[in-house]
Amino acid sequence: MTDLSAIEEQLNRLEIEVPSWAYGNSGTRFKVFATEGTPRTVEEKIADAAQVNRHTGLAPAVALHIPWDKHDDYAGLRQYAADLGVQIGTINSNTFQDDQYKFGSLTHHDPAVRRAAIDHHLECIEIMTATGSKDLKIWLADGTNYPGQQDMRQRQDSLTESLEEIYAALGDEQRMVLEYKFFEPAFYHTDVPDWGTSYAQVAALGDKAKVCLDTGHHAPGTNIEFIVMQLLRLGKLGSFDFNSRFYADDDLIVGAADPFQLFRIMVEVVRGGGLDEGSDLGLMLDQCHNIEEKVPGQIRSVLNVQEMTARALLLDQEALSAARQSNDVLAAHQIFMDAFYTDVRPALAAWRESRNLPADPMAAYLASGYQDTIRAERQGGQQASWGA
Ligand code: LRH
Ligand code: MN
Ligand code: MN
Repeated sequence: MTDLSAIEEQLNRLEIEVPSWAYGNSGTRFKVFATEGTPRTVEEKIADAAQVNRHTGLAPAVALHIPWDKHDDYAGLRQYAADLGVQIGTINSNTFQDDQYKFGSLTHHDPAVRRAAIDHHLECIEIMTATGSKDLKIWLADGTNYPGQQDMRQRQDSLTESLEEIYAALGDEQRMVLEYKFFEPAFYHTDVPDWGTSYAQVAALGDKAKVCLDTGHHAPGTNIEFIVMQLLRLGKLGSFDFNSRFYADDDLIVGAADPFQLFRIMVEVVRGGGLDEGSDLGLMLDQCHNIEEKVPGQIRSVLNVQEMTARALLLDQEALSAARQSNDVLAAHQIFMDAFYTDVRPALAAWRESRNLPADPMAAYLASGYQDTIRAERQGGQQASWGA
């Protein structure tokens, strides 16, 4: 069995935030399938998220999405979560489902539309204060479909102004992360399409503004670990939205489509100090489970991240450094691949047992009866809120 003692400190620090929307019904523009046992309230989403943490010890925070998770008592929600052993994580804003934002939100040429979008973000910051959440995540659907449709330069300038106002409202312990996506729903141009644009915008704001990297938001073939390296090097990687993709923004289980890519990303996270003590790098899932059971889907996901993190931490840095110094290309590559191919699953099962967690979280969850209970108790669960 692989010896994890040398990497235990960092491994113990690993925390993966889960999204509330992973527990709701979701789908594609073709069909949203209803899954039995789907949460009907924010509380039930948090309760499901708490199950992931209970069986894995890896997921102590759950991200909310406003307005999908709007509530009339956020302090009460915070307490409700705490009683289940989790906390409220990132607050995700949403300016992509209202008619008023059809042509843009924070970038819109009309100051009245921008005002509404800014106010929505100020409300999100108030929710953060009430829930104890640290991060505001902004992903914008803003963009255009046709060349000439709008003034891209104006929109970039308006975005800067809008973000400045939102940034000014952040408390000392609060941060903003700006997520980029190369296309969709806009197909010609997107206002925050890439890490460079996100970086330029957040760099102008200050230390509390950083980039959010969603692994599904890149063109095929993009070297995502290079971006991870660069943003960590610049002190500007705020958080990840982890998921897997084959074609576009598929939001599939992280590490399912390309575990090697996840490994390569985690190698750069480790290299950049992302798992060091005091690091504020957020590791979050941004996934939907359209056809599979949701809680087990989330359990599988956090375990995938843990497995690839352990492999990345096991990389023999000393041997790798020596191989690199002597330009021994094949030796360096082999050392890298040796870490990737290390089966850490038995050692992680033992790690879990040593922490009073089930050796096999998936089996333990299925045996717990929770899935049967929610299936019987919950009728008419909520849609995660996009898709159909
Ligand atoms: C849209 C998106 C984005 C956000 C999430 C809430 O692409 O998937 O990644 O983080 O919706
Ligand atoms: Mn995302
Ligand atoms: Mn996405």
